[in-house]
Amino acid sequence: MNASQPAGALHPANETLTRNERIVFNLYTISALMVFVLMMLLGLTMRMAQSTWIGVLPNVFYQVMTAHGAGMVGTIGLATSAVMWFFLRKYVKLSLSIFLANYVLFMLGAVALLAAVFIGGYAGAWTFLYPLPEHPMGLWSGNAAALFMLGYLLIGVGFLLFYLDAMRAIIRVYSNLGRALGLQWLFSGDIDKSHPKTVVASTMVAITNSIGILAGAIVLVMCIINIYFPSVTLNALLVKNLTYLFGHMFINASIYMGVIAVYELLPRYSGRPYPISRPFLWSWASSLVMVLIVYPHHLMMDYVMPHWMLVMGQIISYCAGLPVFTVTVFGALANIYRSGMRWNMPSRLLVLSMFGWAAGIVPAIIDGTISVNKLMHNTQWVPGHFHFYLLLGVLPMVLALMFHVIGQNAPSRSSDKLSFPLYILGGLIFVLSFLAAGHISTPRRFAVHLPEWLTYDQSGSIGAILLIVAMLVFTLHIIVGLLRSPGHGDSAHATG
Ligand code: HEM
Ligand SMILES: [Cu+2]
Repeated sequence: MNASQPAGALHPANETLTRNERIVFNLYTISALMVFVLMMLLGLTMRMAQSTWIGVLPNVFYQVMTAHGAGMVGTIGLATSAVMWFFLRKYVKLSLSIFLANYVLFMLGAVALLAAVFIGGYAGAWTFLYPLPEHPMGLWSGNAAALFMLGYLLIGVGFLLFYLDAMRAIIRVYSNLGRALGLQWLFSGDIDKSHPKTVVASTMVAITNSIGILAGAIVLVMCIINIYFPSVTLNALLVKNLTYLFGHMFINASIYMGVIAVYELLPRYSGRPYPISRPFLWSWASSLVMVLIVYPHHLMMDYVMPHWMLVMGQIISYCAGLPVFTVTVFGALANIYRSGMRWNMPSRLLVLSMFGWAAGIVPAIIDGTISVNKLMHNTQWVPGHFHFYLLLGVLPMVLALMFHVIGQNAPSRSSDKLSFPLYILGGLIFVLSFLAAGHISTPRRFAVHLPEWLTYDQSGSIGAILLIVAMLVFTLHIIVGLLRSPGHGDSAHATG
């Protein structure tokens, strides 16, 4: 970094965690890893139940499905917010108390969700789509549904605090959010090459995910009111629109926060600069708008939707992810090409994440086409695509940061040489089984499967077992490494 850094920016090359920062970072990391493993075991339970290898009562299957969906989506959000925090704090002054408050609210929310599901019997899926949670035909109580929604509200408040703090801190250094996004350089002018990509990405996420979470909070409050005052009826279509604006936004925000690890770490392992450019700024600015208006691709079978919104959903689906994705993957490949890359766990995971994101997007775009969606809607094609980019794209970004932070303190480098390919192999078998099952029209969210579908269920279970073994090894190494670690990460090759 050089003198053109804006006044007030903090020690950009220095990633040392203070004692308190390290405690909070470890809380995030270790909790996230443990929840991931636990939720993966719940996922395996579902897949093995579909395989008829274990017996799970259907009502329990839907409880497990609800806990797995909500738990995974929340935890990937929590883990990627730690990625954003870790790097953004180098450029702007974030409040550690607020970062901690986000963690505490998340944990309180998680307890509420788990109690609602496993004590209250709530099984209306993480998408809490009206009117199922409110009218469960006696399977669970209104209180259980309300407790689940309260859990979401707690988690949402935590994230909102984190993003508001990030925006406050960004504005203090860059004077406004537009300048932080680099909008002043969209059409002309010399781009300040030292402007951090992390600041651009964080600003985009803070704006868009705050809007998404507000939409979620509004719809959750509407639903809670409806539970206790059923005479206040809701417009189901409006509720679905708000719900998917929130759901689509929240899960996409995890990619946009996770990718910061690629921008920050890749150049250090390749030893090459990874400079900011006009296409980069354009793609983040345009994705800021598109990610918010693309959600109607979840409502293509809702024929009462205004036709133009569905057409928009299809067209924007082709465009929304593409700019950020293209500049990132192209930039990453150009960065790696003939660079004499230092191959270790963080750099391997970063390259894997580029592959997983790229390959996971393809089935999503296919399904974002109205004529295809008529066939593939609510088949296992859908969990096929999102497990692809989450397991092989976003989770590796998170793991890359964790391995980077433990640096030389990793307990055993040789066993990771085995666990890394095992993770990829298991992951591919697992996600391709979903996609293949979707291809023959296996419905998603079915507790009980027809005999024709069992082969896919069983190969999926085997893939999941391999992946979970690898994940257990990663988890153990990272936790041991974190507890040994001085906390400033592997600073060798740091090019700022
Ligand atoms: C070993 C790893 C995993 C296994 C075995 C697994 C398994 C499953 C299964 C069997 C389903 C239900 C599929 C169906 O509809 O028939 C499911 C749904 C889901 N999974 Fe996973 N999963 C894993 C990892 C993840 C991860 C890492 C995430 C996110 C970060 C995730 C998020 C979800 C979501 C959001 C759903 C949708 C739930 C719903 O339909 O309401 N999963 N998973
Ligand atoms: Cu979406």
